[in-house]
Amino acid sequence: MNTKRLSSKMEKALSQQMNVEDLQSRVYLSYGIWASDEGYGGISNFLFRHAQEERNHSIKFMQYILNRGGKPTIDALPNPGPEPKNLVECFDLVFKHEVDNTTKIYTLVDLALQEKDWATWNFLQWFVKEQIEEETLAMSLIDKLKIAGGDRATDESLFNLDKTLEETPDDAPLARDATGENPL
Ligand code: OFO
Repeated sequence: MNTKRLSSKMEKALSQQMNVEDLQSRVYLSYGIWASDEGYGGISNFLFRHAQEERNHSIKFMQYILNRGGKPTIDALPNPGPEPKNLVECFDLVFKHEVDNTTKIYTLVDLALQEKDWATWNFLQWFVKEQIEEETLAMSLIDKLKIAGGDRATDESLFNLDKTLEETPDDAPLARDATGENPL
């Protein structure tokens, strides 16, 4: 008996996204290695933690496909791409990767809607929310670096930024949790 509860098209699309999340993880690992090599221990720690989050996302896709009776495929991953030239470029690239990934998640949501696959649509809403958090987090990196002086930041402000990012929580606060007493 065929127990698969995903269309073949959806199974393939989710499997591709599992690999995309894995690639995201490797991109952040490569940026973390670059940052560590440049002497930014706190920033590399932040990026390594983020790499782990992306790997967790990949596992969520893997497990969902399996739960729905499908079979994910591990693809060969492309090179994570060139390393950043400086911190401004690094944070701009982090933001770009997140926005690109949001577009991919939205494409999957669109497919779930077209297929009336409400279970997958529901599963994907976790990722829609997660991408809001991750884009907010990436924007905050750009803002923090801007306040520190951007590409004219002094060694002292970069030292402080590096320390701050070591302690920055992995999740950004969401507007839906804001109140008058606690505007976040
Ligand atoms: Fe997987 O969330 Fe970022 O990309």
